Amino acid sequence: MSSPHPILITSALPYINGVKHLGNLAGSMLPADVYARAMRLLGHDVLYICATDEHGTPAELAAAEAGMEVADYCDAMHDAQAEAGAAFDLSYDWFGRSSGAATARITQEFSAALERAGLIEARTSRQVYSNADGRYLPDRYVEGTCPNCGFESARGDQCDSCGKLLDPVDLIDPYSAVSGSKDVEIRETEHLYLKQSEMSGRLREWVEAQTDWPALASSIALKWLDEGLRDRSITRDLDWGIPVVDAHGNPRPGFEGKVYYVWFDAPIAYIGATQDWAAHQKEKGTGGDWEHWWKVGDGDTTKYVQFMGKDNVAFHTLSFPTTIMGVNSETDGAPWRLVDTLKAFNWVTWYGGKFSTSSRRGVFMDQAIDLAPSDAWRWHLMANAPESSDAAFTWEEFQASVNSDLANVLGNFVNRITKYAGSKFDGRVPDGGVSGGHETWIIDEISRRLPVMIDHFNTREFRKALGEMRAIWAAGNEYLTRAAPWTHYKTDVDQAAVGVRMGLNLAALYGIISQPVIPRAAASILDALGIPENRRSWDFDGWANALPVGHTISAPDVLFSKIEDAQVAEWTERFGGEAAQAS
Ligand code: B3M
Ligand code: ZN
Repeated sequence: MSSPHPILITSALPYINGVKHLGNLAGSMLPADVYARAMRLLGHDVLYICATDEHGTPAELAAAEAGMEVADYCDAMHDAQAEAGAAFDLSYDWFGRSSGAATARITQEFSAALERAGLIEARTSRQVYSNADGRYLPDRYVEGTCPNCGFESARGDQCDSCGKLLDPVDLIDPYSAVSGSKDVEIRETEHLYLKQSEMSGRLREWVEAQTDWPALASSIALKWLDEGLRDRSITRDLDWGIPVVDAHGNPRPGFEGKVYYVWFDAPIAYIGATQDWAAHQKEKGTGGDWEHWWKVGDGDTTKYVQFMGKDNVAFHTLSFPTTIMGVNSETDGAPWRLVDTLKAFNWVTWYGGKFSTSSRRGVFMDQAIDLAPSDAWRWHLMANAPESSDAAFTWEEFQASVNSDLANVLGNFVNRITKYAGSKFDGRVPDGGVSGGHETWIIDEISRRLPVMIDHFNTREFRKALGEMRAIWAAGNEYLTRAAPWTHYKTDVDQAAVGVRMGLNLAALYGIISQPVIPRAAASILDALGIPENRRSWDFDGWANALPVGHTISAPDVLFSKIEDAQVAEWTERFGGEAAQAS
């Protein structure tokens, strides 16, 4: 067997403008984490990179609303998001910041290279200028009626209602998001344009050659290509961001008061954050080579996998690849890496409506963790991942996931068998007895399901992977019902020992397979069963006899507490719940 290939994983960078809601978590950071954990368990060398996306109008507007300097606001919110991520056990190898020096340097280098390659051009463009505010109003600084669907508070960069990407000058009845003033006009000013249209042919060839992309991702990319790619401006009239340079990397005359567009530098921050990770590793004396993750060397086997919500797909399949391909055409060193596959998600909805960061509708990561343990959220969100369509979050379904899947199926199994072994077999894996039909059944059942589950993790089909995991847990309960060691104990201790031994081995297996999704509960199970750290990877050979006879075990503390109906009623009251459905 060939050794497992290295995997570079990135999840879309959460905007700095507030702690993220469960929909953001479920559509990028959490699935990337579950995948990273599963791949590490399968022996891959994994690097999982994320960062806060700190530039652009979302950052400036949120800072203004908080009454803070943008830089201070970003410092505070980066820490808050890092803390929320840690509370959800997101196992980033590095959670960086797009405002760091590395990202600024590479962004300027890339811009200069693209200009040398003839793919960047300064053009006069029409921008919305606010007389009342005495400034240009890029992107989210201007709102108005969507020319596509008529939604009345569409943002200048994108309509929240129909999802269409917009140019602020296309808005009907525009007004300033800063002051609300309608005293705005269109002025002409210079900006840099990335000539995506010239890259269309190569992009299409590349997209069409991808065999490993889910349909959601390829269809979005192809739809844009079919409609004809427009050249996009990659600079904005803002103070906060990365200063604009010329083809030699020097400050660009006439571009004072302008910076790169947030969507130009944000994906580059994947690379910048990796450099920051490497610098940190070097300081610790533990290696830290960023280049082999981002430059395609000879005989390279690394795969690069990106996770994101569907609204981010065009940027990752068209604009960022334009940057990378363009830069590669200008240099003759090892080429920069393009994405190999991406996993795109639909929306998690709040009772069928929209989660909203700006109007604080839904549940946010920092609130969620006070309501239920991270494992409960992780399981529920991934078992119901919005893979083939949007998926509505409801408290009732959250309660059902926790009470039935986690508490009744997994928790109950582990609890029953470890307690029984504790009281009747002295807390040891018992010897004696001969395996029979029930054991053959469970071994076949598990041996059939395990590779299927692993396959679903490998292909990032989370609903299916977790469905298989739940079926493996449920089979354990079925086995205990069939083998009924408690019945045999009175007449034939050896027969009971067979059931308890198998049951304990199943519990150990369940701890091992559950790690990517519910890492805390999995660790409690494995700790209680005395499984050393170096025996927890996904190597399932001989799982049915993995625990040596005589090995001491204990029962874990309560793994999952059930959610009572009264609790659901209180949460519904507090967070709106059904009210969101009505609105
Ligand atoms: N911050 C948008 C978002 O969070 C954006 C992603 C950037 S990925 C490079 O949906
Ligand atoms: Zn619209």
